[in-house]
Amino acid sequence: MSKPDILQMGPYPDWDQVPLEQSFHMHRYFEAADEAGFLADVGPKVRGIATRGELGANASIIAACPNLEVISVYGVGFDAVDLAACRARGIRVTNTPDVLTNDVADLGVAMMLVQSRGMIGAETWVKDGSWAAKGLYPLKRRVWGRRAGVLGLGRIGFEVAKRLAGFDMEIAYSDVSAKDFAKDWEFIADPVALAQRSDFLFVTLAASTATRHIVGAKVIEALGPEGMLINISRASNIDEEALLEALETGKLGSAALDVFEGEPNLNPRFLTLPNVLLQPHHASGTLETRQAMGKLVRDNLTAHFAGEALLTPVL
Ligand code: 8YV
Repeated sequence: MSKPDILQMGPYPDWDQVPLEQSFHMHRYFEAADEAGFLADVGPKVRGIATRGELGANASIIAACPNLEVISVYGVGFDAVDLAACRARGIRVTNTPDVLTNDVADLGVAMMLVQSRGMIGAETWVKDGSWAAKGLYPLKRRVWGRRAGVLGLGRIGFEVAKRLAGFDMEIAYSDVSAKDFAKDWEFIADPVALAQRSDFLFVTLAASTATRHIVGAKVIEALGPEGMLINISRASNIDEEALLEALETGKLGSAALDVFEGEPNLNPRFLTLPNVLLQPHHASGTLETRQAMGKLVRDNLTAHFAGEALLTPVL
């Protein structure tokens, strides 16, 4: 039997690419010099799309593949896949939940610690001789015992909150409703009110059109000049213009960000700010997790073409 044709939206490490090529006929869209010509050529034979969380598959890609049956996302977020187009054509969609939850939570908490304790500047202080020349490093802010807000208590938000509890922080969260499993933590439905009582605000919401810019000027200003915003979800959850303005004027104390509009080409205004920690969208970026994500991408595709139940279906 011939291998199913798969449109590949972005690169994978060799340990994923090699087994993918063994089972499927992979068409590397991201390497095409002429994307439109490439799609016109391979689109009609494509039965599956293998993509990444931040790349997804938009309506025109989906439309260019009239025989598309399944989209397998290497990531938990599927906001970049046009789900309406998939629904309309009965196209199945899968993602890679659970396997990345702990690493994403770890990075979020690490970002809070690094930024609050000024560890990047502290290392520079050692390396550039400031320690010997100027003496003690300027004092930074404590983390333990302070107030943390978690916006979105899904799988990742829950793991963040669990870790924060280990720092004896006062934890509150926002979600569509209070969660039975979060009895020790305060439920505050309104994100502005959550930000108002928080020193650190973690954004851990699954992004959708409904959550676009949920963190806007009001939430940011409620967090305030002493507050820190930590985003390990998607850039679209935050009004980036309002965030930049607040960081530049001191209306917001600081931010620790793993995701950006237009990434990897982020707004250059971020690069000169002294009060941000910038990370290259790598919250799930450990060897162990990426291997598990790659396996799930393949296992979902394999299950689909074998006529078996999908492991982690979105649609
Ligand atoms: C990316 C992510 O998919 O899980 C998600 O939603 O955004 C990430 O894990 C990862 O960077 C691989 O592209």
